[in-house]
Amino acid sequence: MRFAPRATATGLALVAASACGGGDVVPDTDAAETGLSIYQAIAVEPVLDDVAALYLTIRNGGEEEDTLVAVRTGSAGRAEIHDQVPDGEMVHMRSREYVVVPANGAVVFAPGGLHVMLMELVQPVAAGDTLVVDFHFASGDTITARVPVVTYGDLP
Ligand SMILES: [Cu+2]
Repeated sequence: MRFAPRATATGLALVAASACGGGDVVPDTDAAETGLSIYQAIAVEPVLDDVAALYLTIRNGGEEEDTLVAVRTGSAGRAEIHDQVPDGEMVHMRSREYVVVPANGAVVFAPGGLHVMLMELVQPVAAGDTLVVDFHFASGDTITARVPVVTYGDLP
């Protein structure tokens, strides 16, 4: 069973939903159940460095897996997918080329694990800001999310 036309329709629906959704921490969209959706996207105000971490949940309600292959935003020169792996007593960050989102499944980006690292910030990012971030998938889908910025202490 295939859901070929889902890509474009879902992307448009999400853009529309996020445009009027404000900067809430709650779901950015009530995504189509058969498509990709992004929930609880949130970015953390940088404390020291010129980088900001971004967390989110990607859901895939489709019958086929999809793969997050790139993240882009006008707010940062680069956006990398990072993972955290134990390295002795330290935790080591390593970049990932892609993240597979399983069919009828979800991938959670959360503190201590997967995250998106916004680097080379174009301008200072502070709590209360909203970033507009594009998530590109191997299927050709692009989801645009409005991502509220919070302080580290305000992380859920
Ligand atoms: Cu990182």
